[in-house]
Amino acid sequence: MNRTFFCTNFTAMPHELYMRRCLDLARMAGGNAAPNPMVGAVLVHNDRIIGEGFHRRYGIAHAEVDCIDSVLPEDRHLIPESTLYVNLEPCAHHGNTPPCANRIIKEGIRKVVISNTDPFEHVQGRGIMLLQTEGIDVITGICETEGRWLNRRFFHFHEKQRPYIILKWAATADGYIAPADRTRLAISNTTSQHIVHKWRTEETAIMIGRQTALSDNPRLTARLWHGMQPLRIALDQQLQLPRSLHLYDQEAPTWIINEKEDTSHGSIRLMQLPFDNDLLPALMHELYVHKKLSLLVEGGARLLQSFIRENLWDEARILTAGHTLGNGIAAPGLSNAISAFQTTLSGDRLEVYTNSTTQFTYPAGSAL
Ligand code: AOF
Ligand code: ZN
Repeated sequence: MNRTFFCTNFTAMPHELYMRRCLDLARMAGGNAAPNPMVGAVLVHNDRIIGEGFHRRYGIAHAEVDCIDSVLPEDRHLIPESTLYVNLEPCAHHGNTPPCANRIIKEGIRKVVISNTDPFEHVQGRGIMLLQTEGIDVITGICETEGRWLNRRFFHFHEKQRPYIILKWAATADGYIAPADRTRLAISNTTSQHIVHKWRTEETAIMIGRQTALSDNPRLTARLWHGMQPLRIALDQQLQLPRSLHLYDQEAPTWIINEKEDTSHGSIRLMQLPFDNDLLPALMHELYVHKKLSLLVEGGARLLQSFIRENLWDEARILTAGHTLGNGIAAPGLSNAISAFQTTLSGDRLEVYTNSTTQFTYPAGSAL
């Protein structure tokens, strides 16, 4: 049976309530699950949660196994009479771990409630079929929109065969992202800077253009937040950026996209690609091949505008400070943008947009 509910409040149906808990658990993995999805699971017996778990990190136990293993010895006999909630279809393949569907069957669980089906080519409905073949009651589509939003990077990657692209910039109140002479200037406040570092830990790659690398000399590391360090990517057509820049400091895996050389030095990869009209799609393909689920584009204005011109973006996060500059480098202009969410961060305004031509709807009240 396929039913769709919308998760709007906490007085909702129990299915929605427990699925919301799965989504909250799943989110705790942050960027650690990639390239896997964020998945949480809850085992419920007579309206009492007897087990909870999530896919904590790529390569280790999936959510269902983490959840079942958390059940206390005195509750283990209740497992077959319990309902398993999980926000992604249980897997049916042997990957880093054995299939979760087999474990569910072995435990004698009779009812499984799912949010989203798994688009990964080795699963794609096989997990659900396996469970149903064993006579297990499977309900899908609970909190479907919320589940797709949480795992938008994963779904996008498998459905569109390219990373989920997030554009980010910080502008002054009068719309400038840098002074005219391009000198480095912190536009957003320290709260925003912490949030930006948190965002870095949540994406698998982060990118800047040549001019930004040169004038800002950014580290592009996640120093102000605990978590994963994304791959750093910079464009440098003629490979002329000075090797003294932080980008070359070997502190994080780094790709320098250029036309001259294809070599590796420690964690630095000089990647040769033709600098023609297909440069960005070609780079997106490389990211897909290297299983990079998502890309955060941090500037500058020209690079951001190129992504916008090619409609190669899925989400935009714009920070606007209270102060003005009078003149400078103008902030990019978005097209196809739908306003999703806005808030303030100690005085800076954060606006989040989604792309009207992509399939990811921001469910009101959801976290980013
Ligand atoms: C689940 N529960 O918690 C997750 C699932 O490389 P592996 O073996 O970890 O498998 C990764 C694939 O398994 C991933 O692409 C996705 O299809 C599924 N993830 N499945 O049943 C989980 N994280
Ligand atoms: Zn699994």
